[in-house]
Amino acid sequence: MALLPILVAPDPRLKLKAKPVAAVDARIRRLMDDMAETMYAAPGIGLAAPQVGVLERVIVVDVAKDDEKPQLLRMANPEVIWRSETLATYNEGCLSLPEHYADVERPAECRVRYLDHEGEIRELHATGLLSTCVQHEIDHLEGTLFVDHISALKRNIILRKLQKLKKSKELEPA
Ligand code: GNR
Ligand code: NI
Repeated sequence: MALLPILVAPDPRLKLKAKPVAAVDARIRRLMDDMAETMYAAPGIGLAAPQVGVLERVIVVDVAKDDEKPQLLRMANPEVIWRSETLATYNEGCLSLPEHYADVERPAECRVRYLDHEGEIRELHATGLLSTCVQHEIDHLEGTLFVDHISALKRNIILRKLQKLKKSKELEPA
């Protein structure tokens, strides 16, 4: 197991479309496990492979609360096959947009088809925070961040702040 460095926006790699996984083999299982370890350490409730610089369609999600037993989902090639007409708003965060939050409206429920960590085809009916999180992660596979769902004004404020923070860190002595 290994902790992977998480890319912070603005980064061109976070804007690219990830490629489908051909098969859930030992390499993909290791990626899933390293991503899970990285997500728990962050801590976060989800992580998509592009956030760790891997442009493949792999996500991990665990929305269980700290006092509940872990409910890790490892997904390859996840696809939303149904979305509810009813929408829900969550104040979203993202490990690639650290310390910034914004209300994002998405379908309240969705159904997702994916390959699990053993390569089995599965479907998940997601509601509540799980639905929001899975949609947020699948967005990452398309190069979409939560700031792409809010006004250009709010998006640019967040991205400029993060850019400025990066520049100031580049100037820090090693
Ligand atoms: O840890 C995370 N919290 C979160 C909160 C509300 C909506 C989505 C998320 S996902 C985020 C981790 C992350 O950046 N995943 O890509
Ligand atoms: Ni994110």
